[in-house]
Amino acid sequence: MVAPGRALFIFFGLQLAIMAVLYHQGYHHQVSYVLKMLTTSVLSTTDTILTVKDVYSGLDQIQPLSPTKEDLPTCPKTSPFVSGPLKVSFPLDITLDDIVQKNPLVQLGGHYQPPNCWALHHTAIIIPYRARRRHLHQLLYHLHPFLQRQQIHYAIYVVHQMDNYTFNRGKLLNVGFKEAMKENNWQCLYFHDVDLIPEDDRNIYDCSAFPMHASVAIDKFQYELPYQTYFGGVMALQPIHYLKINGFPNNYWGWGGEDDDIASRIFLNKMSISRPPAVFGRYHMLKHGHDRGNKANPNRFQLLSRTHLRWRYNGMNNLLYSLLSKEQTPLYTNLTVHFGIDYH
Ligand code: UD2
Ligand code: MN
Repeated sequence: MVAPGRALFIFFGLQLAIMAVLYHQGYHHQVSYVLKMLTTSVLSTTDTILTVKDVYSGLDQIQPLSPTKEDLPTCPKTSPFVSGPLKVSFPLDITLDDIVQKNPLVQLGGHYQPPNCWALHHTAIIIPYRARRRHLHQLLYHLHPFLQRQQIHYAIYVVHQMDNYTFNRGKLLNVGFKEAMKENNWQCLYFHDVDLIPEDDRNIYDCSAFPMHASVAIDKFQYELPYQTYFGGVMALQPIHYLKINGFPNNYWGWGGEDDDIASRIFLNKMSISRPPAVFGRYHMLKHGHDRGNKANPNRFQLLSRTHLRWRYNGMNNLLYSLLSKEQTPLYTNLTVHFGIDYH
């Protein structure tokens, strides 16, 4: 009996010998084809065993290079800090001060530019928010270094609905779009639930030619898309596309429907949805129950049946709100809004 390890060794040795003979006899193409197959399968195996990194690992290497901004090179197409899967874990009781300490290059209002190259991507992150403090802290702890790994120029806007009315995610995101665009000519807007933590830094936060649905594989849904036209969680649009579809509807009060409505708007405007590969678009959803003031909206199906008739008149072009304050905090720009009445 030959030991299994030894048998395998003899087997591969024989294969190599056969290939060498074939190569010698002029079967160059066939031999290189087999070798190519072998190397790609080895590479894809190493891909699946990429080490899971801490989201802050290696970031201390980002240091300002040159005193004059004009001399900076353009950032490379692929950032050297992007590595693959990331650990999702948080220190107990994170405070905003801890996050500030860990992100010394983030500027007031949650703005960031890579200090040593000109960014290729300019992205605003818009977060609809009310009474999810712990989630917000955890997202900020993770998202700042996640975006710095990608060498993106970005800013984070939290749109806080401060009234006792029913929550309105779509309208908050419209406000975020409007206020962010007043501040900068962003090329790309990410609409980001506060409770979704990206698990892989190859999920680059830039925009593509068509609207992008980024959260394609969420642990809550066993890392699978719940249905084909699903557009909830984290998605991105270029400003021109957001305005073309007239943004989100303003009249979905409470949980549900507004994500399907915006997906319909995209299809009605003859665009399709692009998605990152499922291994990149992985997210962990932080645990939560049902929030007060965000009950499932019983009218959502009726509203959805009329999207094709209403989208032109309901969205960015009839948006009304009062901005109570705009505050530049060290890690994000806080937009506090009041919607007043529930029907609009
Ligand atoms: C799903 C979608 C979400 C949205 C929602 C229906 C996914 C992963 N997400 O989320 O994009 O379409 O259904 O409206 O499928 N929020 C607050 N405070 C509140 C209530 C909500 O901050 O009191 C914000 C927060 O950013 C939260 C988001 O709204 O992540 C969505 O609400 P959710 O997390 O309660 O709903 P969920 O997980 O079913
Ligand atoms: Mn959620």
